[in-house]
Amino acid sequence: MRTQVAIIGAGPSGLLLGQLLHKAGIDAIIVERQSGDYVLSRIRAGVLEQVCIDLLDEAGVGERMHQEGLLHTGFEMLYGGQRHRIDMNHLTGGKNVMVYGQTELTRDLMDARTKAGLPTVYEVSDVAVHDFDSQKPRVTYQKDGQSHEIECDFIAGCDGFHGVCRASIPRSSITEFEKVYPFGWLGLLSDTPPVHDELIYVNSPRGFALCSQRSQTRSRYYLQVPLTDKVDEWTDDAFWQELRLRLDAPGREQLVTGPSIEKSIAPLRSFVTEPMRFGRMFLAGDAAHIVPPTGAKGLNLAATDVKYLSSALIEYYQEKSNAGIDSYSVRCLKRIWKGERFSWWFTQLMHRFPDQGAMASRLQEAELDYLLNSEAGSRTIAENYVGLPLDFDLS
Ligand code: RFL
Ligand code: PHB
Repeated sequence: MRTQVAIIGAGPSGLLLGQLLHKAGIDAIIVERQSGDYVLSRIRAGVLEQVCIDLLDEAGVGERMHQEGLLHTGFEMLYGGQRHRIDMNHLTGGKNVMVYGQTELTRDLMDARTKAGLPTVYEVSDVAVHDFDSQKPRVTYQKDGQSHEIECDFIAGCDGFHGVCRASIPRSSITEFEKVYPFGWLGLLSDTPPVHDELIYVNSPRGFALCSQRSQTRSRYYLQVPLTDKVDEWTDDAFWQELRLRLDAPGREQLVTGPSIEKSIAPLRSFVTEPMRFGRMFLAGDAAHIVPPTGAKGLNLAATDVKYLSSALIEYYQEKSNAGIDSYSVRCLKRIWKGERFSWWFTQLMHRFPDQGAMASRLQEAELDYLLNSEAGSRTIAENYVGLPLDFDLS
């Protein structure tokens, strides 16, 4: 088989890249380790920045998101028993975010791909990337007991944190930066109306909690838990009980509980790979970087990598220019480090660390008091949460 761009991974990064390339008349094949249903069953992100919304529109897959997504102009922060609203719209001169589940966005991209008759090979094994330091890269894999090979011009490594692309790069050519946090997030999805019409980020003496949502009838909640906790040890009742203890009185009153549809624990990590281009192979999304989910940045950073990568490849094919390809890594990393900084900082601000101590607790209290009572402080949260503009570093 031959294609122009071989994409490894059919998560949001790989699917969005495939769609943007297709719009520009560039061929791509996607190979994915899991089944399509499995990819759709992973409950992850829920908040899209304006830049991400614009990209989905550009890819021609924004219709259902605009119909069913919930536009949020603000969110609440609950701390010291008091709620503070971050009025994102007012503080950023009119910017908002869209609450639309990653599963829905993935489904829209998959449907568009099927409708256009574009090739995605699911349930492959032994994926390997070859010769990406030459002019003729190749991808090999197994499917139904048979070996296959794709010859291509470029490889896009959109295969997430545990993928094969980053792992295939010689250690001497790559630098990795990592911070692992001493807690995880226990997430619960339920068909119950959300406790509030906006998200609530909670810093309570019992730890962080987040009240999020997928629609007016589906809620997503998270609790900070020790890394040693196992999801099977958390009954639904225990989850709701703990959430109540972290909420304020109105939250406790308005909370509607019900059986979970999904429950899982995710570790929290900050991680960056430098660079993100290795000859004719590019890394994009979680394959290159991970943020703790507190700032809701992971999927949004993945989408902007894909924006830069698709523009670079389109420039290469349409204008025979290497300029975009050559600047891909530097451009992405400038934005990624700002997303990493915000996610790390917001995580530090909102969680209780096991070894926090009295001094760190008082400093955290003082910082929250300052930020939430100062317009400049609240604006810095809002400006980062809605997402920095794509040309932020150029201005
Ligand atoms: P994905 O989604 O991990 O997809 C990678 C795909 O590659 C496949 N794969 C392979 N395929 C072929 N061969 C191999 N050897 C392969 N190895 C792996 C995998 O099966 C998979 O299908 O990465 P991608 O596309 O870069 O997308 C990244 C996002 O999924 C991720 O950043 C977000 O979900 C992060 N995130 C959030 N991001 C936001 O922007 N806003 C949020 O509100 C938000 N909330 C979250 C989150 C992530 C969470 N978890 C569970 C980590 C909340 C949580 C709890
Ligand atoms: C979610 O709805 O899954 C979600 C929302 C906001 C976050 C993280 C996760 O910061």
